[in-house]
Amino acid sequence: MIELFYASTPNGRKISIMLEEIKFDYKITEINLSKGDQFNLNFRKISPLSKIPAITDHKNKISISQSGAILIYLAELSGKFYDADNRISINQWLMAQMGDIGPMLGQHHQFHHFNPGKSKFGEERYFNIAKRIYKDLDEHLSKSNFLAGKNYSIADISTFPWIARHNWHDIGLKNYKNLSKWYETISQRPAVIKGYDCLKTGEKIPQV
Ligand SMILES: N[C@@H](CCC(=O)N[C@@H](CS)C(=O)NCC(=O)O)C(=O)O
Repeated sequence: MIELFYASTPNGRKISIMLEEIKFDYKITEINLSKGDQFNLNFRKISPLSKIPAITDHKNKISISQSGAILIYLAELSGKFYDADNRISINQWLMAQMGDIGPMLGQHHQFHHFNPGKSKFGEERYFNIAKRIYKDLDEHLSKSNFLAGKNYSIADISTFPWIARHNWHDIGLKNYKNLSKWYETISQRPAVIKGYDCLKTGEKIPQV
């Protein structure tokens, strides 16, 4: 049994989608970020930077934070979505998500979606960076079906929930043909649909 410490954000959804994809038994412990649950001392023992997602694998008696580390752990445990002969490429795209795509789109959310009008510089900077991410991903996906080649991997699982915020981005996902196709393909996977709404609130994956 895996316990997932979760909130319905792109980082949280990476792990609920992965757990659905690998069909592991899991339970969710919600962390209410606006109420500050992430700063509880017990949670900080699991997640030293006070961030979701985190997991406890009760069978193996191990706790892990940081979505990339969790995805790798679950991929190795299940033997899925982390092909041994393609790990260099999967790692590259997984790290691109962790270090660039997620943090930059996250800043774009802050300036453009949550706090418009507060900083012209911040809004412009992260809008431009977000557009560049769309363009670069679109270009890359013109050459392969998935981020790390022909197979769906943890690199796709980690990136998908960020692109699923495309309505907040105001960039026009439909204008990026290859990225849209990739997004639509992944959004139709039953495990992705289930993992996206793991709290069963009825929230649907935004369409292109
Ligand atoms: N690098 C972390 C980022 C996780 C992250 O930023 N989590 C956010 C929610 S999406 C969070 O817990 N924020 C609460 C806080 O910083 O107080 C990962 O990949 O897991």
